[in-house]
Amino acid sequence: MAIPVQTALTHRPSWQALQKHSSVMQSVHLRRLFADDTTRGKRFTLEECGLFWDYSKQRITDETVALLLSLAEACGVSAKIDAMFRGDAINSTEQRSVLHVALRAEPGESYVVDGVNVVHNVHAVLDAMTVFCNSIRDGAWLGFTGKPIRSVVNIGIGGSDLGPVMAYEALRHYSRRDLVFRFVSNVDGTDFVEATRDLDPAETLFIISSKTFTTQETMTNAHSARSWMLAASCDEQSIAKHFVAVSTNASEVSKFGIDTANMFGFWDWVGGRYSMDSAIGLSTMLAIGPEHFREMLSGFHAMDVHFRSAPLGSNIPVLHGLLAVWNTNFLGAGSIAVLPYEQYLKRFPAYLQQLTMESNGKRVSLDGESITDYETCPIIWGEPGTNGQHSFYQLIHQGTRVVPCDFLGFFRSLNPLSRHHDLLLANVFAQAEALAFGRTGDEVRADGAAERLVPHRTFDGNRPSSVFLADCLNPRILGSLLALYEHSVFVQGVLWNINSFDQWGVELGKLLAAKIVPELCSESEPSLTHDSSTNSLITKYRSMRRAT
Ligand code: G6Q
Repeated sequence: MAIPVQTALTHRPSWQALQKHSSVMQSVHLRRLFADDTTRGKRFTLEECGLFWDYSKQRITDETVALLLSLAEACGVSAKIDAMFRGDAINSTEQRSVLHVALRAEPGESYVVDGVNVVHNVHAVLDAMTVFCNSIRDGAWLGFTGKPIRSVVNIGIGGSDLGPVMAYEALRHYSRRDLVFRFVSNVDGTDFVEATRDLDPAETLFIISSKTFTTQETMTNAHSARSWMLAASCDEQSIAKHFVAVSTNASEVSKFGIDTANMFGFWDWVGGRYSMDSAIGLSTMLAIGPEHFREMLSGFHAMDVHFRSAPLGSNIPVLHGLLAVWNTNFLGAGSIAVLPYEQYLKRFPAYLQQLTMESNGKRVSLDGESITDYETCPIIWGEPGTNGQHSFYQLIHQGTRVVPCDFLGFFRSLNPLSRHHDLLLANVFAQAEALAFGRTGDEVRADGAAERLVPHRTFDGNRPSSVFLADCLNPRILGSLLALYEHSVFVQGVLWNINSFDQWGVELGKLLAAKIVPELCSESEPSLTHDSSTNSLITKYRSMRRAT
């Protein structure tokens, strides 16, 4: 079916106006934009929910922002935001509401799914998590030998791992240091073995985190955990004391042998990658305690309120999403680097990779049409500063590709140590400055460089970046930051006219792996019907397997 011209993204007048405008902007340097407007560094900033955002070093003018906002209006961003908060089934391929915002709603609020105000259920689960976490943290919950729990192992993958591990690392400063936390996700047995090798089963709690409770990797690790526990306790009754589940699937949980009284539920209107503030965050709550967990939720909630109510032109997630579209579709950026200058955020880029790329890595529109005339999701990557400066920043400064950067920094260190923090922040500001303004050949010559080295030592600059700053990394700020990115991803998906909430692209590999498993393990070595490459890889593995 042909896409009606008046609704296709690239046929929209505002898209075409942006295209024209971008051809002018290609030759406009940030040096000139800053020279022409001395207030630019103050004007292109916003502050909300404790986050200060400087986007003045993006390659934009007032006209760019106005055109992006008119594109957002033409694409119905405001209406789509309303639809999400109203609980419409905007995850159209799975016919589901998308209501992670209800996970951080205050008790008096109402989000309705199938006629039920789900906020009551959200708070009932939060209360149950609180009671459970307190009993572990107080030492009241005892293992099979009567000892309290000292180690917690979260077993999950994808959305049931990346959010919890990122949040645990991010909020480690607030965590109970006498409890050990480990995260097992990979089906590679090494992950489980290394995570548990120094743990005492009698003091270990496993949280099996799986929305479906059928995920191959998680269930394989969960069964290994079960065997590991039984090898030590020799008692089936120990499972109830050492295993809890976070899931939407009570029947699979009880088939596994976990008492559903020790199951913390969530709902199909919570996508995996949007679930770290649901019961999937049980490990986070155990680590930082219920009060800090609720502070994190209040940070999410504050950003939700801002996103829902602020005009598009002063709405941080909206503008952040629009800039991603500008950089991707009009300035040709294929990737975006996220660079936290905060060691505790070391897993933040990995978390954002899933949030962004599993949401918007799509090539089919909401109407099922192939998207052929514009790019969708850029590749997200990054490392905490300043390590990247001594590795891949070379490409960001002098490579042939444009890599827009999001720098994240904090005014206060949680671990003040002599001059460390001043040095860290000096690097954030220096990197953003260097990317924007570069260093001209004349400046290099003026420094006395040999003429043959001038081209090598010249920095073109004009490389876009934004800087986020906040007081210090605390649960509330983390919540606001995460909600900002969640909503930015949503806005990008709205513009690209894709469903940001399904993930069919992960299915084919799973299906093929399920077919290949018996081909590898079965004694009868069934005949192979794959392509010649896959057949010979399997054959090679079989012969190695036989030999060992
Ligand atoms: C996230 C995805 C995916 C999911 C994992 C784990 O949005 O749906 O990453 O979280 O596949 O699924 P389970 O929680 O069902 O084990």
